[in-house]
Amino acid sequence: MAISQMVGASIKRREDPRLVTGSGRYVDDISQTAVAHMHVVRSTEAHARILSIDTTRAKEADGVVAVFTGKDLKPDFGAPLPVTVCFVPDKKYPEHYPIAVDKVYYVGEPVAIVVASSRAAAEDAGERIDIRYESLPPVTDIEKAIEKDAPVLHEGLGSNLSYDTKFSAGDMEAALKEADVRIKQRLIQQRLIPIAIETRGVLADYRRFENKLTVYSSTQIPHFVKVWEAVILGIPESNVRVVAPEVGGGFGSKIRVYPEEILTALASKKLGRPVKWIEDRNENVKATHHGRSQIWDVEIAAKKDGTVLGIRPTQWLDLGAYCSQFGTFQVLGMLVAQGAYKMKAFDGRAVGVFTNRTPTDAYRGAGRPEATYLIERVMDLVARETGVDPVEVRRKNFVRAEDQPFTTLLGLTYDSGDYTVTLNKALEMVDYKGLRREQAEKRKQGKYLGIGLSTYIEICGLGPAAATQAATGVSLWGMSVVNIHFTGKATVIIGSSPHGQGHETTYAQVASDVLGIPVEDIDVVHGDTAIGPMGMDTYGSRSTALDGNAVHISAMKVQEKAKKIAAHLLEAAEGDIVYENGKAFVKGTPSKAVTIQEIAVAAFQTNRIPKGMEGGLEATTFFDPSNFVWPFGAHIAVVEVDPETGATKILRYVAVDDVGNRINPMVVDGQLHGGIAQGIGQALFEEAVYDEAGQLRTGSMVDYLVPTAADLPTFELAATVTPSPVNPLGTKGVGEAGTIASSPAVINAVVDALAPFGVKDITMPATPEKVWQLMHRNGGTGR
Ligand code: MCN
Repeated sequence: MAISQMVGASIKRREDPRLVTGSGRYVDDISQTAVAHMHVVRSTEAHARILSIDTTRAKEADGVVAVFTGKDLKPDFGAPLPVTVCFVPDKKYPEHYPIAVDKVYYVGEPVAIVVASSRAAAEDAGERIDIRYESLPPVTDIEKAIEKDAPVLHEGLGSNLSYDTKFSAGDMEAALKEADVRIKQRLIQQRLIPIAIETRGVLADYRRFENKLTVYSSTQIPHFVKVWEAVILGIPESNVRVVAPEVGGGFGSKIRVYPEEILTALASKKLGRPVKWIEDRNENVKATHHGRSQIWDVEIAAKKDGTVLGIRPTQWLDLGAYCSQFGTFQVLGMLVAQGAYKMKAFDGRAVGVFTNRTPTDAYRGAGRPEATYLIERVMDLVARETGVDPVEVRRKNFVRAEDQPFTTLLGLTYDSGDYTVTLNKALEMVDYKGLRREQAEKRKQGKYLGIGLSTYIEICGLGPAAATQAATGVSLWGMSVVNIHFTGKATVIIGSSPHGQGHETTYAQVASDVLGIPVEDIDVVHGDTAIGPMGMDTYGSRSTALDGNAVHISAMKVQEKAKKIAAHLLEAAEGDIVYENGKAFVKGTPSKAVTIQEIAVAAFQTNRIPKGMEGGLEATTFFDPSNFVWPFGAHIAVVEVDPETGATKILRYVAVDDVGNRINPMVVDGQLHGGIAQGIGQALFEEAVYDEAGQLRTGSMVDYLVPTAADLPTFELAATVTPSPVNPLGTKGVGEAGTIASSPAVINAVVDALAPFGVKDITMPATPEKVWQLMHRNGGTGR
């Protein structure tokens, strides 16, 4: 591959040959001598006191090495599982240990572990454990959970309320007074199950005499896991190594330090042999955290010309049984719910509530899909109430290019963007005016076309260290090491931990551009805490804005040193050296040159470099930008609903996204494809349903409907490019953009299709049954 201009080139992902041929090495592919297998016995009750656990028969079973209960293990935990506070300083939460001791709080909570010579033996023995529970009334509804006489999950907290925090600015009462139009609407964010293709898995290997622990885990956050293995198990951090090998997707669901990561390590420590645990799908849907599960109530003040004066959203969050590590990150939605629009008042409130269900935590977008759904539904509700076209309502309220950098009512500053340009481009691609004419025609024929917009903005690239520390307690930055070898090949170590995003390709492109080393000669390594300094891992579409830029900066530092060495070798002044395409030469005399390979050799022959200079050609960067990055775009869904069956067909899906400069446009499009599909899944298909006893009723892939390619249209993608001013590559994130944008676009389209039936809202997922009911109520008039 030619070297020049790798950034911006749609080269194929180097990860894919191994992934599509089944050659990737996941946790379950890693074997070790004398490995024992762990099975986790999980609570079958949603809320109960543990009266007794009899492990006698399990211990006698064939192949069993050991059986442990919560009582056995509790003394070994030096600390509970970590919780970040994230935006809600008044948050109350219980201590959460990796295994239940006296009480269980959700179906799927670990109650005992069996370690045996095989996975089958461990599972069989697990069935021989006799657990007696005293059932307690379960709480499975957000609103009921905070009623006065609701059963309290965590008695020490006094109620099921974790936090009730206000996020307000401007005078909402004045906005309501000034308004011609006041609207109240409840919007539901149903509970979702992340469903990564690879379930979780852990292999822990504790070496007694060295007091060293190695953990292979299917995680997004090996660096965080390392810290918490050390803290919880009392092993020096320097003696803990965590490796995230190939990770088959996460979508936020592998962002926690999970009970099983601690339990395998502790079992290995106690037994002196490696212990492996691989989650099956049945466990995965209960034991890996869920997403969303929120109710949003909003009050809107608007003028009759479509100007939005203010909104008053209340976000009711179902935390599930515990405060999960990054669970309250979803409150970020409240901070960005102003969207791409100007308004005078914002009066928000976030209320976190415990229920007897699987804990919720970050799921692709974490807070931002909720915020975007809210504000994009608000725009359509205002359009509907005022009769102003949804496009015009958006135009009227947009933050303008000349307002950038724009500071929101709650004090966040957007970095750049012209939202009208992306909207115009999308409208042109979809032929909006033509579609509206077609819609009117079709309605006359009893056919129901709907057009839905979503002009989203997103906060990502977490983040500036100070801002993230203030908001979440965790200081976030990007990390890279660029190391040139003796032969002129390069190793790039990154602090991010990809699990499908293609960092090995895109970061090689970044380093290649700066150093002029072919991408094939650049190895990008990640996900092993033993190979480099601490990293801040992957979530919040942060990696490119942080670690990708850190790669650029490290490569620039290496280039600077290479120029110094070249000047010495060429006996020229340093200021006269030009570095291009892997060669350093004297300005105006390109023949007087040395290649990066020659410079690398000299760098390790320290007698050949300038006096006082250290050998080697390596640089490390901890990159702390001045702001987050703010991608944006306009998505338009065109749907048709079938009056016979209620089925929604997406006829077209047009998306114009602006993610700043793109390192690899094909990778960006791939991220958008996956993201849009996931958001459509929320809009039309997916919902985790619990019954009143707290049992998950959608516990298999038969009941929990994830969209397939056959359910999706061809995505028509285009881009505008507004470089971010806060990082040298000018990049913004893209990993969640599609998911954030697509659910409201599709629901706005479905509601638009159903407008002749008087429908103003439909809850997600907009299943055929719901659509049919709305069309056929009151004898088919819908009204
Ligand atoms: N990229 C680019 N140019 C840009 C922005 C990004 O070329 N301007 C490329 C990047 O270099 C990277 C990819 O696009 O290869 C995504 O980058 P980024 O937006 O920085 O997101 P992260 O790498 O931090 O990934 C996290 C993000 C999140 S939060 C979720 S959830 C998610 C996602 O990525 N989960 C995924 N994408 C996923 N993709 C897969 N296959 N599997 C998941 O679990």
